Amino acid sequence: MRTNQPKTTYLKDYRVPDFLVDHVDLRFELYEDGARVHSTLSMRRNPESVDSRGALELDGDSLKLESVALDGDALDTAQYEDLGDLLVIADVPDAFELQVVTWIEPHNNTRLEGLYKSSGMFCTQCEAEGFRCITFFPDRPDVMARFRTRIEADKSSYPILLSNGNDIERGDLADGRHFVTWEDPFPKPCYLFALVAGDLVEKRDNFSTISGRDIDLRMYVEPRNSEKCEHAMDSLKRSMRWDEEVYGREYDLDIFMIVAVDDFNMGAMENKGLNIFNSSCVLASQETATDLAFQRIEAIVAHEYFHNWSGNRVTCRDWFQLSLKEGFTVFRDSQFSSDMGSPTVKRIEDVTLLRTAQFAEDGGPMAHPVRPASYMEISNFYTLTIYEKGAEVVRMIHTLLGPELFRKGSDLYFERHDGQAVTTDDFVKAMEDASGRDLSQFRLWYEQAGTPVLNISDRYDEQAGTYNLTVEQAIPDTPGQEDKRPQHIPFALGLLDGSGNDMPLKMADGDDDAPAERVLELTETSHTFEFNDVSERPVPSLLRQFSAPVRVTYPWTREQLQFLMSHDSDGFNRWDAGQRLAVDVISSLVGAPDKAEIEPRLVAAYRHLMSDPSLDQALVAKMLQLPSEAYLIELADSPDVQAIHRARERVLTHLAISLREDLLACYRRIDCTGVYELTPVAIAGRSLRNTALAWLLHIDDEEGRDLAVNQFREADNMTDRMGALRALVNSGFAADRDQVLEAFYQQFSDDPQVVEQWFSVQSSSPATGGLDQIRQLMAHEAFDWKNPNKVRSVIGVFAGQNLATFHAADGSGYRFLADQVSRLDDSNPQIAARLVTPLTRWKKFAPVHGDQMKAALEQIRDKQGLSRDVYEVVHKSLA
Ligand code: 0A1
Ligand code: ZN
Repeated sequence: MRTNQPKTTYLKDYRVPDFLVDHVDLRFELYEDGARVHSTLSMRRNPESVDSRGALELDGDSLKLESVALDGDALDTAQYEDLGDLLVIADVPDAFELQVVTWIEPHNNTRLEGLYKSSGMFCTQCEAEGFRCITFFPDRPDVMARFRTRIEADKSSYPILLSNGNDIERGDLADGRHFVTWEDPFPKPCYLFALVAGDLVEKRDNFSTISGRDIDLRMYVEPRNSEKCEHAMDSLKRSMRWDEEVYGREYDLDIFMIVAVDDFNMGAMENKGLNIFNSSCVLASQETATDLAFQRIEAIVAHEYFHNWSGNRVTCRDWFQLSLKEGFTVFRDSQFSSDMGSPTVKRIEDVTLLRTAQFAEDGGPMAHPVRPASYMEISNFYTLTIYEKGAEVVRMIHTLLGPELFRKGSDLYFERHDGQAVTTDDFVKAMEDASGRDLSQFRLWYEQAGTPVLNISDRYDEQAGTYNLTVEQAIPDTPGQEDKRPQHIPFALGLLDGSGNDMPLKMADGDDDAPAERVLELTETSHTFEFNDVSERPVPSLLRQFSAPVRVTYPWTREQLQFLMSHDSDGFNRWDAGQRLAVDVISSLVGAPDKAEIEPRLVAAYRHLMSDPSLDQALVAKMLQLPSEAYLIELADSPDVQAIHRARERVLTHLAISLREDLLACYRRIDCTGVYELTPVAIAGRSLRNTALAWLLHIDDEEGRDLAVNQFREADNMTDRMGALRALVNSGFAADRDQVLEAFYQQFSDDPQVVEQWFSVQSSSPATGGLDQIRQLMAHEAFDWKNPNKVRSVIGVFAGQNLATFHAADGSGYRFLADQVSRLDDSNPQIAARLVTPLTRWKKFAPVHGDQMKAALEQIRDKQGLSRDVYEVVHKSLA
């Protein structure tokens, strides 16, 4: 697996598979010191293959080959070639049965790809190329087969044996062992294969589908987690109903299973009928999970469930098409979350992630199109671009077509391609065919990387009563892509009059009944739109709902932003105006003298938000969050991280001092004594109170401290307990901080998901996340290099959120990260490659930082035996 020059795979080289697999019969013998996998493949040559006589080649990785037989005859070593990553059999007939026996070592599998052990249970992760770590197989998504799986294991240690589909047979074997056989009637690519064996408790529920079929719902968790399943189960049922109602998609098998495992590289996996989850993305109780965690779990459960159609029934032809399933499914899960809670808040959260992290990716060395043209290691392409930008692309199709035609398009897509492995182009074609719209230029969104910039200017002619808006689009160069063509961009806008009302948008198309909002379509480098009968100079509300993943520049005055903050009929743009105002204020203070005045409009605007309970509290809670340091850094050229940190802290201090009374009043006004509920209003209430607390403690307010200590002690839920803990950790009250951190750990030390939060709160804070303290956390009894969640919550959070410390002028943060990446690369290359991300942005920073970041990347590059995963990220970043 380890190589110094990994090869690059190109989309242009795609060829249909030479061989197809009709049926896979697997038998797993699971033991403590390894597993024997017997595989029987019913194969035939693909009539569409360009090579009709070629050798059979099967992928493999870290396998010990025990035997090979063709149509029942054992092959000797002269008849096949075991190259480690390939098993080659030169001479095979047109149709045949191949039997392969391999030996693998799940207990030594620290990469967590293929079959491995986590907390004593066996589990699998096969996407993207993990199945080849189990047995030799054509490991590519366009080879779809029917699977039958028999699992044999010790009955007392592994009473639960699971795989995809329906259990068709079970029984006892000699030596205290037993077996269960599973059959999945739906053909699937091997990346959707799953197996679980362990001592787990089963939680059951059921769901009656729209056509009246009864589905068994089962969750499997370790006994200590049996009280943390209810929220995921409820989320699952809501998802199943929603997919029927909104997309007309009914579940197809008789059983749907969810399993929670502690050691997992990603969030969760949509294996057919047997979704496997990272424990932190599925287990929740009021005592142990924050509101944010509850919402995240609902979204991820929905995401994995929705994949049953967008991903499993219709899958990807090759891994370049990954966004076919991921972009579409993220779009579907965000529609779902929007319907379950506050649509505006959900949109704000999605856009915040996109603008902070995806825009950064799109502007960095790993920038790639939604449909990449090449990769070295596919695991590196499970990116924000594939997922989040991919979802935005689907969202734009939805905006352009409208909900009815979009639904017609998705119906056609599912009907036309059910059981197939297809491309993003097939998706767009279905949307075109169903709607009659031409999306040829729109396809550039899949091909061109980089975030388009819209430069907007306007002109009001009082005499003529016309308002002209000029929009120019430019798409920056990205690695390997220059001189891009203009893209097709849906651009939603409104115009506000002096009282803050939407003006009718009358254009030359002679609309008598002029709408208050329009979606303009940009297709050229420059467009000028003229609005008529405009009685006064309007304030434009641009890119409403963030109708496209682009950057907008327009010379708003602070006065206009404050006006939009309180009047825009579009909630998203109200929030966005607040963000822009705060960004403008903070940016103007970066590097400014300490006595520089802080914009009084900001204080006035925040006071208004805090003191008017008639406003939408969910939106207010979001509006009171200052733009993050990461976002401010993303927006700046050659950012000075320390100066940005200081400017932001200064604004926070100023706001907290000026608004002290309002904060206390806001804290007291919100009643959180009732039953814990997960409604948007209740969530907003807790969020507002915790923001008030955080601000008060930011200025070391004594009264705030008492409130926080009291809240910490009395809290009946994790949101409030964590809110108080975080506020105290970030305050100057060192003794209280140490006390609550200790008390928190004592109370929850046996709950890994809570301990992860405890790690994160410390590693994200400059007060408790100095490098020495981070090293102490890594030496803590609860830290575990083999558990990705622990690594992320300490090292990942430090480098991604504790930015002033990570970017220390002496480069110590960078060297620290390089050391940890190098160490982790030996055991878990996927996670190691993800940890490198903060260093990849070195070119964005001034040389005092950039050079040291580059040196840290070089340090990683020079490590012996670098994995393909880390190799790709490091070499592309240094190119
Ligand atoms: N397909 C899963 C997430 C996932 C992504 C990458 C993996 O390995 C490289 C594994 C799982 C999802 O979208 O939920
Ligand atoms: Zn997904």
